[in-house]
Order: sequence, then structure tokens, then C-alpha cells
Amino acid sequence: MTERAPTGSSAASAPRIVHRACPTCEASCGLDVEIDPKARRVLRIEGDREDQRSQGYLCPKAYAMKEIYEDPERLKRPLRKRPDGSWEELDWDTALDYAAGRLKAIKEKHGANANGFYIGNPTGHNVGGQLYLPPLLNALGTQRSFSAGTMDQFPQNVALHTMLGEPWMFPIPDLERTEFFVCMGGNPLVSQGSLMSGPNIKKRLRAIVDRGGRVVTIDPRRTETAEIATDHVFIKPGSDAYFLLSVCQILFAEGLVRPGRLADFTDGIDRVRDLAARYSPERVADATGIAPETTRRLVRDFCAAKGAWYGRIGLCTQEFGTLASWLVYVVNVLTGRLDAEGGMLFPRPATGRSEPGRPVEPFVYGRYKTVARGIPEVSGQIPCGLMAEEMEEASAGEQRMRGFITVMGNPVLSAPNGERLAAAMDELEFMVSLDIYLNETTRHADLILPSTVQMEHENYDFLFETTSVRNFARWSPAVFQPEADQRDHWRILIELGARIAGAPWEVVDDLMIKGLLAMVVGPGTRCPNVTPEEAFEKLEDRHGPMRMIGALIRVGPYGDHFDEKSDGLNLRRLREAEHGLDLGPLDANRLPAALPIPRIQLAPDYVVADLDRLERALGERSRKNGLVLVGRRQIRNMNSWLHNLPALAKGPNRCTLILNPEDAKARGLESGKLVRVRSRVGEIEVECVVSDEMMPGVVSLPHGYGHTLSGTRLSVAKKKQPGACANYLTDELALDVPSGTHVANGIPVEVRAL
Ligand SMILES: Nc1nc2c(c(=O)[nH]1)N[C@H]1C(S)=C(S)[C@@H](COP(=O)(O)OP(=O)(O)OC[C@H]3O[C@@H](n4cnc5c(=O)[nH]c(N)nc54)[C@H](O)[C@@H]3O)O[C@H]1N2
Ligand SMILES: Nc1nc2c(c(=O)[nH]1)N[C@H]1C(S)=C(S)[C@@H](COP(=O)(O)OP(=O)(O)OC[C@H]3O[C@@H](n4cnc5c(=O)[nH]c(N)nc54)[C@H](O)[C@@H]3O)O[C@H]1N2
Ligand code: SF4
Ligand SMILES: [Mo]
Repeated sequence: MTERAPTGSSAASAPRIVHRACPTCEASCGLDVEIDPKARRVLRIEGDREDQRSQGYLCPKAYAMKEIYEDPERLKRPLRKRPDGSWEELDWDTALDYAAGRLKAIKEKHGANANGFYIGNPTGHNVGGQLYLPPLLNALGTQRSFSAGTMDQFPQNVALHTMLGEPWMFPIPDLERTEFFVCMGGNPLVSQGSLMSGPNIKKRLRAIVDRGGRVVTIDPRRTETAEIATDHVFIKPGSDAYFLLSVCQILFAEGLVRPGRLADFTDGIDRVRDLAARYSPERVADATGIAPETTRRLVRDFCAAKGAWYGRIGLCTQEFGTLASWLVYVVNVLTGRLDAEGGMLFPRPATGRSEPGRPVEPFVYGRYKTVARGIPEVSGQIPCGLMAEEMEEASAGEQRMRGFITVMGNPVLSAPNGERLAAAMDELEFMVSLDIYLNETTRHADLILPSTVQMEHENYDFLFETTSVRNFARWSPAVFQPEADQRDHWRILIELGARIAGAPWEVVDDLMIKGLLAMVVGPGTRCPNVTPEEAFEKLEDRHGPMRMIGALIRVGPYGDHFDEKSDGLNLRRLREAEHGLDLGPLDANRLPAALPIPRIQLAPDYVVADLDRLERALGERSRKNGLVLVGRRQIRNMNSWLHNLPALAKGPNRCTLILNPEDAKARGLESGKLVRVRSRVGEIEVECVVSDEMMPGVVSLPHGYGHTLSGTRLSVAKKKQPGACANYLTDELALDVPSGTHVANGIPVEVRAL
């Protein structure tokens, strides 16, 4: 439980409106949630017109929070699997003792690495989930650390870490002031903007066009975003690094390199020139499918405007994800667009995570390797698709993973080769899932620990304040008090960790906050006149994530510095701002002060080394002519987990394979036909749609479906949107080598009529 009643809970039981942010995607729209407190029902959800960030905007997924809260199949109490496969409810103490006991016994008998964990995506939407992983992970002490990151942004983390010394300081397009927005491998009209968080991206992109600017999409599919863009360029999947090198080559060859003030603190510009020299647009045209003249014109036009060049997941989860992600940043530096108005800017989160003077955390890799295949760790991550072989006795032998924890993740549907993973999970000695559904993954667990859901706990947008198109700070209240025997996610994490470590959780929690305060107040900090002890006494909450957020905010760039700045921000003021706090447009010229290292490394050795692999693949790429599969997001999905909600699952089957008319004709296919799609690892059957929105040679399929397995409690998903699982086709052995990220885009497939 949070240590605090939701705002207004003392008020009468008449229907009333609670303002809070939608937690479902990065946009963080403000909502008016009208509730009947007595009946504990949500009567209505609308966009909050007074919200400083979203001004009334919402999308159909705004209802997800209500429908999850009301879903009769959502779990509220711990479930333990009986030997016959049926489930029994447990009380929390029994469940947590049981989980901690089993994990600890495995650790003691086989060593820390005999346990492993997987962290899923909703963690990023839950402040307690982010702040309270350390007590659990430290207690486990295992190197077997997996997350959805290696199916997502991890190449960007690696590129940023090696270039800027900081993996999580993402440059964000300055949509409000840019005149020329290049969007590669992202479909913000549907994803609502990722690492470019802001409500109503459609309006923001339209505004660029309306003020005479250009929006250019570069994607193997003519996406929803392309429909409102001024230009669309088809590109062959996985070839972005060649294309971006040719962009660099043109910049140097045509004298367009103008880093401006960045030149004063950037190393490696000449090295980039030398590396790019051989990649003329003519040389890479076969590999990319882009005519040299198109590239040249694009580069010249971009340089003539205040442009921002952006790449997202289509550039990450591909064969050369790190190179492509790196090169996007390189183009922004060479053209002086990084850290410049209208270009790519760095947010200034209220919790102070991009302030000057942070310690350097060096980029590390290769300290240990996976057992089965010897794949090196990168910054503590190993590719999530390799979980299966690390569990299998046949692959990892005596050193296999025996205990396993999933935290808000559904890797059977979300990670590569889900069928192999599902089978491997049954070899585990013990598996516990922190999850609210009995789904394709958690059905393999021995124990499920379900947290409260967003309607039942407060939240702070801790991740998205670092990825937003405007600076903002947003606290959200709990709308309903949870039932007495429900647990917040952070409490489950810390109680489990504390039990494994053998300490009371309250003690662990106090140690965490005291450790934090010792770093952020006192001599040599921005709050030199406050001692950690004084600061501790001044914190508003007694326990939990908001106590930590309160501390960070008070010492942050807008903070009250523990009462030294009378109009500064603190937790009380944050909580009073029921429509959120807009903290202004992103600032330019934050570098180099905001970097933990003195100079930008434009050509880091670690990343550059992968150019050999890229060069070797060039000849091969030009010769390839089979079909390749790419992913697609849809407005009513969020990865795998909204399909059990009636409002979002209704309508016709959405799990369709889109292919180009030429490719359809060659296979005798037309829209509505069932097809069999086969890859190295598996095959699925789906309905096809024929459309010239696809580039010839490329087919597109959404992920997160495949709700056909037995033993789950997802009756709506099973009935309304079962679909088939794209990740039964994703090859877990295909990796972007420098980051260990999987290739979800550009998978060779065969498609045949059924
Ligand atoms: N082929 C292909 N695969 C992909 C992608 C792709 O583009 N193509 N995208 C990848 C990306 S970017 C991502 S981020 C991953 C996502 O991968 P995952 O995070 O593994 O998958 P999700 O479907 O987001 O699963 C979320 C889980 O969290 C649970 N959950 C939701 N809310 C709560 C809550 O409040 N409390 C608790 N305890 N549990 C909750 C849900 O029940 C579900 O089991 O998928 C990746 N997989
Ligand atoms: N509605 C909805 N919104 C979501 C999600 C969701 O599931 N549903 N998921 C959330 C999550 S977890 C994430 S990470 C973000 C992702 O946000 P986005 O990155 O915007 O995700 P997508 O919509 O999958 O867009 C990826 C695009 O890359 C293209 N592409 C594929 N391969 C290549 C390639 O090799 N090169 C290029 N240039 N393009 C390529 C695809 O055709 C697709 O249009 O979205 C978030 N928002
Ligand atoms: S755009 Fe995202 S944050 Fe806004 S209502 Fe839709 S799901 Fe919620
Ligand atoms: Mo993601």
C-alpha cells in the first residue's frame, strides 16, 4: 500500500472526478476519471482539457486503465500452482516466504547465477517498479539479467553511452520548433511517439507541415505517419546504416558539415569522414533500395533547414541496430542539430538526472558470457531471446538457470522464439511471475504475485520526463484505495528482496533513501547547507517510491533545495498540481555541461568496430531477394497485454500480414486469404492483406498476439483477438552484435497460400 490516502478520499461518496495521467504509453495524457467511490466504479474517462501537457487529448487506450481495473480475470492475490496444475490463492506472507525460500535455496545450492530474471515493459510506466528493482536484483546477485530492452532501445543506450558517456540521456526531437523532421523506423502516429513522448503527435507533426516545414518518413512501409508526411522514402529493412553512412559521405563531399559550437567539444569528426568515404549513395543503392539522387536531395534540403533527424525501433531491433542508432546521432552532430533549437534536445527532468556534475559510469561489456553460447554481456544485459537456451539442460548443462523471475513481462509472446522459451520454462525448478494476468508466460510459473494496478496506486512519470518533447513533471493519485490484501508493485519487489537478504523491508527502504540523501545533499552538492539527517526528517512520505521522488525533486533543477528556495518544487506542490506541471520547452545548449564526460566521442571504437561486419554484409545484401518480415504497431494494442479488454479487443481480426501486390501476385494471394509464414525457427498461419503501402519484398505483421494457448485466463483475448505470435518467427540467434539486441525487423520468411 502507499502510505497515503488518495486525494479526496475523505470526501463524500458522491461521484467525483479525479485527474491523473494515463499510464499506458509514453505520451502521459492527462485524464478526467469520473468515479463512483462507493461502488468503486469508473463512470467515465475523458481527456482533461486543463491538463498542461495534453489539453484534452486522449486515444482509445485511455480506457485501458479502467478496463484492467475492472477485468474479472485480473489477479489480485497470490496464486500458487498445485501439483495437478490447478491454482490456489495464498496470503501474501505465505507467498513471499515461499518465493524467497525457493530462490534462496537455489542460490545456496547452485550459486547466484542459477537464478535469472526478466524485466518487462510496464516497469517503465510504474515508478515503484523502476526504483525498487535494486533491492530484489541485489539480493539475487545474478548475472543472468534479461529485459525487454534487448527487443527495444538498447542499441540507442549503447550508442549514447559510448558517445556521450550516458546511456539514458536521449536526445529528443524539438517538434515545436523544427522545420524538417526526418523519421526513420518509427511510426509515431500509432505508437504515439517513443523517445519523443508527447500527447497528440499527429497535431505536432501536422503543425510542422502547416508552418511550411517538411516531415520525411523513411520506412519499408508507407505508414500512418507517412500519410501525413510531406515525403516518404521506402528503405530495405536493416539497411539503414548503409544509408546513413551515405548521408555522412554526402555531407563531407559537398562541404555541408557544420557542427557549429559542437566542434569545440567533439572528437572524431575526421574519423567519421574517413569511415564514411567509401559509402557513396551509388555504392549502397542496391542494398538500401534508395536512389542516390533521393539521398542527395534529402541531405541538401535537411541542411538548408532547422532539422531534427530521429530514429526509433525499426533502427534498433535490426541486424545493424547499434550502427544505425549511432549514425542518427552522428548526422545530428555533423549538421549542428544536436542540442540546437529545432534539432534534437535534451530534456531536463525535475528529478535532476541530467544535471552537471554527475559521476561517470564507464561503458562496460564482456565481463561475463552466456553459458550456452558464450555471448558477452553488454552493460549488464544479455539478449533476452537467449533465456531459453540458458534454461535448457541440453544447452547449458549443470550451469543452467534453475530459478526465474519475470517482472511485468510476457516474453513468451514478446521475446524471440517464444515457443522454445515456453518449453524451456518447464525445465525450471522454480519460476515466479510478478504479474496481474495468468497469461502465456505466467502459466509456466509456480507462483504469481499480482500487484495493484494503476487505478489503485499513485505514480510519477519517472521515465517519460526524460523522453518528453517538453519538460514536465507529473504525479498521479490513486483513484481507488486497494483492497486490504492487495500489494503495490514496489512492496512486492522490496519484500521479496528483503526476505532473500534476510532483513525487514522497512529497514531496507530506509537504507535506500538514506543512501540516496547522502549523495544529493551536504557539502559538495547543490544543497550544501542541509545534512542527510535533516533532509530525511523533512521528507513528506514515510516509505515508498514517492519518498524517493520527493527527495530527488527537492534537490533537482526546479526544487526547493529543502526549503532554501521558497518557490521551489517539492512533493506537496507536485501533488497539488492536479493537471500536471509544464516546465517549458526543451533547452538548447545544454552540452557539454550536462554530459558526465568532457567531450563527445563521435566515433567510439566499440561501435566503429562493427563496421567490418556491415561491410562484409554489403555484397550479400544486394543479392538477397526473398521476403523479409518487419513489425507493426496498432493503436489499440500495447505489446501483448491489452487484448483481454473488451473495449480494445473489439472489431475484426487485426493480426494480419500486409504484403505488396507484386509479392501477392507471385504467390497467388489476395486480401483475406490465409497464409502460412515460415522462418528458420517456426511457422504461423495468418490472414493476409494486399497493399502497396508495403515495399516489394517486405511483409508486415504486428506482435503481441498468439492468445491461443491453453491454461491462461484471457477469455476475451482468446475469443476476440487470438491472432498468431510474430515471435514464433523471430530468430533468437540473429543479433545486432555490439548491443546483443534481437533482430525483430528483417527476418527472412517464406509466405505461402494455405
Ligand atoms: N516481433 C516483435 N516483438 C517485440 C517488439 C516488436 O516490435 N516486434 N517490440 C518489443 C518491445 S519494444 C517491447 S517493450 C517488448 C515488451 O515485452 P514485454 O514487456 O515482455 O511484454 P508485454 O506484452 O509488454 O507484457 C507486459 C506484462 O506486464 C503485465 N502487466 C501489465 N500491467 C501490469 C501491472 O500494473 N502490474 C503487473 N505486475 N504486471 C502488469 C502484463 O500482464 C504482461 O504480462 O516487446 C518486444 N517484442
Ligand atoms: N499503440 C501502441 N503504441 C505503442 C506500443 C504498442 O504496442 N502499441 N508499444 C510501445 C513500445 S513498447 C515502443 S518501444 C514504441 C515503439 O515506437 P515506434 O518505434 O514508433 O514503433 P513502430 O510503430 O513499431 O514503428 C516502427 C517502424 O519501423 C519500421 N521498420 C521496420 N524495419 C525497419 C528498418 O529496417 N528500417 C527502417 N527505417 N524502418 C523499419 C516499421 O515498418 C514501422 O513502421 O511504441 C510504444 N507505443
Ligand atoms: S496516447 Fe498514450 S497516454 Fe494518451 S491516452 Fe492514449 S495510451 Fe494514454
Ligand atoms: Mo518497447
